[in-house]
Amino acid sequence: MIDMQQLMAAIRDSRGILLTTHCNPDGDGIGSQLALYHALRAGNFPVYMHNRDAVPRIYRFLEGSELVGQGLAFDVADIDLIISLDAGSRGRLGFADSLFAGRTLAVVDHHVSNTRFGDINLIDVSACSTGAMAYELIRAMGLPVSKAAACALYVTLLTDTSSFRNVSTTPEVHELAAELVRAGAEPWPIARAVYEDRSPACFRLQVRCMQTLELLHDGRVAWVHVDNDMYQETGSDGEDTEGLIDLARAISGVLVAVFMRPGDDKHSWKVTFRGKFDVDVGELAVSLGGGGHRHAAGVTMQGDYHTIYNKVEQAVAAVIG
Ligand SMILES: [Mn+2]
Repeated sequence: MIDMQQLMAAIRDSRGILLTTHCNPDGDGIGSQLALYHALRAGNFPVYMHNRDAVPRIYRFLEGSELVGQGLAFDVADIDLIISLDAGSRGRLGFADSLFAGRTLAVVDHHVSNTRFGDINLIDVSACSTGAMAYELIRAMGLPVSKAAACALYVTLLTDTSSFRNVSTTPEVHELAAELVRAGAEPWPIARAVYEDRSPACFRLQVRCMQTLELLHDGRVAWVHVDNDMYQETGSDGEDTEGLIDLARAISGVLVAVFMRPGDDKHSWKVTFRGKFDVDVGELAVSLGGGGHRHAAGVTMQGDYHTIYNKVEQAVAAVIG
């Protein structure tokens, strides 16, 4: 692995390392970032964390999460190496171009749609999570996996395999999970924090969202959405939409689930896809300008709800035939 060697050399030579992940970070982005942070800190490397968006509430139980996403708590002039975790393109990081100027950019990711936007590209589409790749890097560098790092890595496995359910759940994934549990990751408290610590407002939003269910194409497509009125009525926000699309995919006979929610600005919508069986929603998302994996993908689109709905519906119709 030439890229792994290059990345290790870049880390060893660096005066200041910035770890970052994509906008609207998920469990894999945050978990791989925190795990690498703990390991590099233990090895006395000058490492910092910064994301465009704050750590979602359900991941704030992770040690070190309070050090991320709350503005630049360091002098950016000290940074000469940026490590991008779990992001398929540079745009997904949400930073101004100036941040990258004159700095080495290393990309660690497992998305098929990755554009290889780094100076160093460690891309493994067969990895179940970016966290699993971070683990390999940590071990290759001879760094310790502390309890805090083990918890963060376990979260990357748990969330990116849909709780050890999806196609990327290989024997190796279970073996890595076992190692992490031995290193101090506790499955039940972690699962409680990620899945069973939701607010009543979140539950009420789920009810409202499920009421929007449409079954299209003879029940092969399930479509749900939330809008700003629903957030307001229930007192919830975008973070509370986590997992809603999986409920839609769970319906018998559904091949593709689609979920729409308002984007970061007034004129955009985030469209998320989940696939079941053979439909490749990663390709579907790429055809619309987004990216992702075979069974989980998404895209942010500009326009009003109905225009985007129609555009997406046509693309979905094309892939399910
Ligand atoms: Mn991931």
